[in-house]
Amino acid sequence: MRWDLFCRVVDNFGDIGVGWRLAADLGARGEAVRLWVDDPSPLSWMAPAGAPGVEVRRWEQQIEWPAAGDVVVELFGCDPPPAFVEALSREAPPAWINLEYLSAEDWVERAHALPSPQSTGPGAGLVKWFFFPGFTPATGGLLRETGLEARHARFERDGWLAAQGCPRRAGERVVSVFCYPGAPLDDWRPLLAEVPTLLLATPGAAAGLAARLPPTDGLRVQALPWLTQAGYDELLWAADLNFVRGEDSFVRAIWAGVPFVWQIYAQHDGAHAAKLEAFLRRFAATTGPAVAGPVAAAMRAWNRLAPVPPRLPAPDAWGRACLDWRDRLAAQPDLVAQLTAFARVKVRG
Ligand code: TRH
Repeated sequence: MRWDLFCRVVDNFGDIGVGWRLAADLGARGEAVRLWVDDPSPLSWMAPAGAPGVEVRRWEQQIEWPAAGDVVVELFGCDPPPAFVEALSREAPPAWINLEYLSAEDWVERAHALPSPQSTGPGAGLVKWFFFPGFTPATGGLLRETGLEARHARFERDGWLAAQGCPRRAGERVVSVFCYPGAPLDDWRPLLAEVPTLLLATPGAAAGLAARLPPTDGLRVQALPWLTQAGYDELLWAADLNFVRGEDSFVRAIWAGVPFVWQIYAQHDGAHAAKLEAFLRRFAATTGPAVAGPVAAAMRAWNRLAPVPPRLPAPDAWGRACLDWRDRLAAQPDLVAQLTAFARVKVRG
């Protein structure tokens, strides 16, 4: 099918990060994709080589809109341009889908795949469908491209670290950090320095916080450049512990199967606290309280919703729980497989 994906960069890199991952995955499965984005600049480091089947177009520079493809996907309710929507056929419309943010909350199962008939506005007479990513079979699933497992299986950690200019010393633990500016990195310094640790800081907030850490025995800090999305996966695979944030790096940390601490995107009304708890409940349901309790304490603390814990969760049990959680999630149909099947039924509806 021919797909038009619309992505508006609100802030950070999650909008374009998810948009690009979706586009590239669709392209790899033989779909033809136009990714309309208002600010494609992060793609210069995220995906400099592009991807087969994907054409990136500047949304803002478009004056005349081409006819729509078979499927129109707006990411995170970003509302495609009125002129484009007005011109959509009413007789044989494309499948019009709003791909929403990822949440582990229970209501997602009820909202997934619901229709939203448009009675006013440029889309009057059309139906837009909600598509919710999620962690259970009753949701749209998680982005997970075919070939990820094989790529991971071929990965060689020490060679990769050396090639990045940050070889690991014998016995050293590797920790990657991608976070928002409010992360309590300095408060966590004693925990991180408990065993000899190489802390790899991604550009931006993490590098800024890491640069302000006082010299600490047992903690070696190194700043990284922006990596490609594929390179960022490799960083997650190379580490023993990953600090991730937002949506896409969080999902990639799950697929890495390595212990991770998630910093959720903070909302002014505090709604993020309930979303974090919803995720922690799902994790606890598969891992049991002995592991889930300390993991929850660590994640709440990293999000400044609880005090810094006296110690990190036991790494072996935490690692086994993450592998088990990953394997259970990977056994469910991935998001692109589900989205494609969904769109095929709705198109020309
Ligand atoms: O940048 P983010 O904080 O994005 C956020 C969230 O998605 C949030 O939910 C949303 O509301 C807000 O954006 C608008 O974190 P996220 O989602 O992990 O996106 C980061 C992307 O950057 C992801 O695709 C991974 C990629 N990345 C690289 O490609 N190379 C890198 O070196 C790093 C550090 C990240």
